[in-house]
Amino acid sequence: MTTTHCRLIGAPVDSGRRGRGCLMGPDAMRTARLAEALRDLGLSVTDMGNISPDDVPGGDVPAHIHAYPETAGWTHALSRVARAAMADSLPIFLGGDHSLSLGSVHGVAEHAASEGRPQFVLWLDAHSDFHTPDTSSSGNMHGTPLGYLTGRPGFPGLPAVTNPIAQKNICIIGLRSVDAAEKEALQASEIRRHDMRDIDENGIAKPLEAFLQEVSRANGALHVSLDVDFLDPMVAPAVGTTVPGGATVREAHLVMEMLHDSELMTSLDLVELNPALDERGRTAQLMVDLAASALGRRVFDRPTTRLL
Ligand code: HAR
Ligand code: MN
Ligand code: MN
Ligand code: MN
Repeated sequence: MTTTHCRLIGAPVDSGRRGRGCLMGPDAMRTARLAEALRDLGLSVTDMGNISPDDVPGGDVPAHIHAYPETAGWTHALSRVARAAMADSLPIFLGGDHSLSLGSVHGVAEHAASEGRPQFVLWLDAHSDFHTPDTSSSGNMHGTPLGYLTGRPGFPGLPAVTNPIAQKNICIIGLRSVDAAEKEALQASEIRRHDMRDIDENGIAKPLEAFLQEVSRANGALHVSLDVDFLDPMVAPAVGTTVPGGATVREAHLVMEMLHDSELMTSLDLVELNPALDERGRTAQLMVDLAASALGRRVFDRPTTRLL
């Protein structure tokens, strides 16, 4: 088997919401020894450092949208870097707020299309992030990536979405805060969605396994976007948008372990970490440990848990 080559791509995006601090996320994950943890698993790791946004004009969006030109600049830069990194690696995007995924997923989807493979997205989040600038009441672009990536209109000045992610190829797990306008649009969509009640009643493994089987059957590429607020704020306090009742440490690790067993994950975002809100670095450490699980860290090898 060939060694996986991981590229760590720091993207200190802080324009997708009004609060500040996510720009410190990449360095907090470096400080928590992300590269070393992955090398300990036998992976080859290149830390690309931090990238910068392009200088672009943005576009004509409603006046309450915060810092749109800057987010547009990040989206152009991230899409280009993501597409290039897919040629020879499994990129791990270190955020930065969740508007980072406007660009990371845009770029990986272009790469998948160039290979004739369908792109799938696993969105681990308390929120559905399915707004457009026109439906967002907060004006915060971190609430919009799934709207953009599925080809909803209203994102002028961002790269054209020539390869929209098919709704049925998206699975959101962890939902517990969805705005009315998003709820209506989600219910009219084919996006797979599992709220926390669903996880309480059925566990987290079954819906994930069903989704992974779809990815496998389609020979799809799988992007995983892990928002800190997927986790319960008791275990992951370093996020601006805490919502009680999130995933436990073990539920999150199980998702990551199953992803590794599936061998399907082709790219990963670690987003919304705000080190200014952390407690002695423990959220940064948890994000690093979850990434390590997704890339093969185990207590014991357990071949019978292979699901696919
Ligand atoms: N739906 C709310 C809004 O649009 C909250 C969005 C929060 N998004 C993130 N990422 N923190 O999930 O403002
Ligand atoms: Mn490829
Ligand atoms: Mn999010
Ligand atoms: Mn969220």
